[in-house]
Amino acid sequence: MSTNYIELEEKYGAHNYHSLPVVLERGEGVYLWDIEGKRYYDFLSAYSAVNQGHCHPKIIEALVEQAKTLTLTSRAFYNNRLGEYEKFITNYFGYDKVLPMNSGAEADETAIKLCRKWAYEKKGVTENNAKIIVCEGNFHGRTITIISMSTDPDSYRGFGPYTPGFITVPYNDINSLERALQDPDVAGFLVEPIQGEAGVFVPDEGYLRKAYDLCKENNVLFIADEVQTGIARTGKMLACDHENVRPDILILGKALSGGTMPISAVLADDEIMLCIKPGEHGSTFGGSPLAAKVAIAALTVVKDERLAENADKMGKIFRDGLCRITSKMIEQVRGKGLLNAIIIKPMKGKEAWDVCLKMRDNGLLAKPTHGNIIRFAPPLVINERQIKEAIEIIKNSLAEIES
Ligand code: IF1
Repeated sequence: MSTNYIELEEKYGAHNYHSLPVVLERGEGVYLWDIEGKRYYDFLSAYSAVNQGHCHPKIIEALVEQAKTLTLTSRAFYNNRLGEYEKFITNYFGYDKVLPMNSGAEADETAIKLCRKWAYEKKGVTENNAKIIVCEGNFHGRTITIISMSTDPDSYRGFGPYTPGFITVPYNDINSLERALQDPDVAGFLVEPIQGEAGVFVPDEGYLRKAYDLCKENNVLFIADEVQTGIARTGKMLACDHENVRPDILILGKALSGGTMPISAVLADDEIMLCIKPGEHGSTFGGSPLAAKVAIAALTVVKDERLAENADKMGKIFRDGLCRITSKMIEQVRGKGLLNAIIIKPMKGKEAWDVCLKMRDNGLLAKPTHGNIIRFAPPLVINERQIKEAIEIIKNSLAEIES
């Protein structure tokens, strides 16, 4: 049964993913079901896109209702939903303006364009000389410009030539950042408040705050990629909130739609956002009436159900539970809120991939990254009983592998 679906993808789809062998057909809350009716805890949440849980009834209702009425007009015309959404999301996050896009990568690209434009128009950097500082181990998406900032050969190798204009500094290293900021052509510092793809790398307390202050001292924009960390995932609405940092440019995606469609956004104040003029940027689908309605519903659920608070509480219980597991295969437990990871020490030829297969057999889905890291990021609607059951599954799976 499952093999048929897997073979179909193998035969007709590009081979750009190595998926865990499980074929899913239904989701609800923290659960997923495969085509044989077996139920799993979803500990990936579609890379944090389904923070509100699978098929949240309020988000689906907004989606279906608006889909029956009006889906897309393009931005060539006004529609009766976009303005309402723009007012809602700018109020929600406390910015003057929003620029709506679709994927996270597009929103990152938008932020880069916006930052460069600001550098030429406001900071006085000479045309084509603006530089943006990025971090080693970053992940911001898959476009040519974004992979040009990547330090991961899997991401960039074989896809050159690359976009110039980026300076790389080690993540979580404030002195290197300070040195790089001396260059007067630096326009922005683009950073993930917690590095997701790098393996849930949480920087030292105070790093973001100091980085922000240094940016201010040097008239450089602090740009936060909160595509993965934002929208309650780490126990606050934004991961930057942990250090009371308000980014000059805020990038959101993924959970902005609760996993129903690609919705992303770039937020900034007028001084920055109005540097982009009509005709200079856009997208066919960005800011559609459908996206507007869905994003309002998705963000409303996050507040109404106090998901940031729940992520904080459940995250603590979860990490505590993981730390109590006495497996020799667990080298480290790290994370914040419900964005967590364990580092696996391979044993008897068994690695993180084998642990994930075993957890799948036992009813929990997670995916390894960089060979030896397993990310654990369930939907934020998870409750204590479910967290404890998940810890049991992880514990038993490790024990079965070790024995
Ligand atoms: C894949 C990880 C998660 C992101 C940040 C922008 C984007 C992403 C901070 C681009 C996307 C994804 C894409 C996914 C794997 C993935 C990921 F493993 F790389 F780290 F989430 F855990 N900024 N992250 O994390 O957003 O264009 O995809 O909408 O398969 O490439 P996108």
